[in-house]
Amino acid sequence: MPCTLLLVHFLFFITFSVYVQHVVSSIHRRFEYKYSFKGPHLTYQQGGIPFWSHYGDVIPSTDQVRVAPSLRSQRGSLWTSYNASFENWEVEMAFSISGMLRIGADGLAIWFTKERGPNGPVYGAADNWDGVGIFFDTYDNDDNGNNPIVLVVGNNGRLTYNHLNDGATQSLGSCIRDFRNRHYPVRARITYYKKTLSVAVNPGLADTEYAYESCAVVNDMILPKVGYFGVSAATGSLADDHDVLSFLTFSLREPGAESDKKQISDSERDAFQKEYEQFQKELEKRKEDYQKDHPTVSTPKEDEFYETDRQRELEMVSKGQDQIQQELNHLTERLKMMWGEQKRHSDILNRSNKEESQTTVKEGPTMAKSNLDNVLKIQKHLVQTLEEMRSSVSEIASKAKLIHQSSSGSSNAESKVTEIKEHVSIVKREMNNLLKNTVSGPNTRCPGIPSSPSCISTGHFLVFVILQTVFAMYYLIYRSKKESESKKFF
Ligand SMILES: [Ca+2]
Ligand SMILES: [Ca+2]
Repeated sequence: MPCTLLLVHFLFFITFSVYVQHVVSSIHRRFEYKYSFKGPHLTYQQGGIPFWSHYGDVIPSTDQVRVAPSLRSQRGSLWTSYNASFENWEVEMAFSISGMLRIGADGLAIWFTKERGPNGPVYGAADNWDGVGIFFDTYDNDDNGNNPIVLVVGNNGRLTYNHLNDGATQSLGSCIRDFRNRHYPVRARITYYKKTLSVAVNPGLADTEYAYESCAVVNDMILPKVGYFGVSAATGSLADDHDVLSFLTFSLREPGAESDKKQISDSERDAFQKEYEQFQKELEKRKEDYQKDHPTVSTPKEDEFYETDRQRELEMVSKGQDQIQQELNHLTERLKMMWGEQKRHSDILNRSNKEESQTTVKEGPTMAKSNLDNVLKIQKHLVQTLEEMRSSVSEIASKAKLIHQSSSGSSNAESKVTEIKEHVSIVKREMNNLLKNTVSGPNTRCPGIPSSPSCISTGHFLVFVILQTVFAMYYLIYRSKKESESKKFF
């Protein structure tokens, strides 16, 4: 059971930490340059600090502000020129307090007060302030051995600071930190967010979030809505150098709060506008002065910086042509590839055909050619024979016709019949020769043609025609004989 409770507590702590981290990280943080200063160009040439006013023994330089030097009874302070009205804010200050002796004095203070306190007894600034002071007290006035110490002291304007006890009874929060004579600048962060003021100190070199150590947290702290940021320092009989290297102010805004638009007032906008116009005029004047001083240097015409419509069109056409050329080149490459591929396939086919012919036709190409020649020769011979047969058949037919028309004397008819017999016998003989040639000729297969009617079927057809013709002749002769015999009886 205790283990479970411990686990629940641990989970709650983790969840709460994540939630706090999320809230803190999501806060909008805006740098406020009018309430800040930082090197390396910290000051004007005249020595002033932009947007800040300094009083007393302050020594500004380009990279830091010595608020109080290491001399006896020095007092110095610097305050923002404008008051700030941030509801929530944060200040990060890098400072260095150093001296030759083991003990130093008196200390340094960060202020946010309703009015500026240029000079006074509280670390160089005025007493009875209305606001808050964060003190870095180096001198142990009450001899409690608790200095250097960091104190948070609030005041409504009526409280007088008690130096004798180091403000022990007036501080709202404090922490003992050795911020004197450090090798590196000490960083302090004061955050005022939702009426809670928290102070964290980073004594080391690392400027990271985790290097800050919480020093004091003051809840329900009411500060003036409008006030000035300030820094002050003082020395006594003992003296340290009190240097501030940077003072950075940020305004904080809750997530989803109103935007920054309203933070610029109309007067500020007008001031910026005037400043901008002044800058433009000054720029024009400088241009003219430069032209006067350098008349040989010609300024390029404004048109030379811009291209005309025609130039733009030409540019577009040129780009289009480039693209077309690229496409054509691409197409040519593709065609070359296709041609090569086609050639390769053709070579493969030729090679395979050659191999096939070598393996399947054993007689060889010369044998195939001679066979083909033989076939052609036989075909020619057949055609010639058929032509002769046709002429013989036609002659037989004409002579048979003559026999039929004349039918005059038997002796004459008998001579004609014998003549026809001779012709028929000639045709029969030639037919036999033809058949013999076709049957006993060389082994001639009709090349390439499947088993459709071949040369033999043509012979059969001719035989059939001849036989039919012979039968017709015999029939005509027989009829003419009968007619002549019947005439003998009349
Ligand atoms: Ca003190
Ligand atoms: Ca003390």
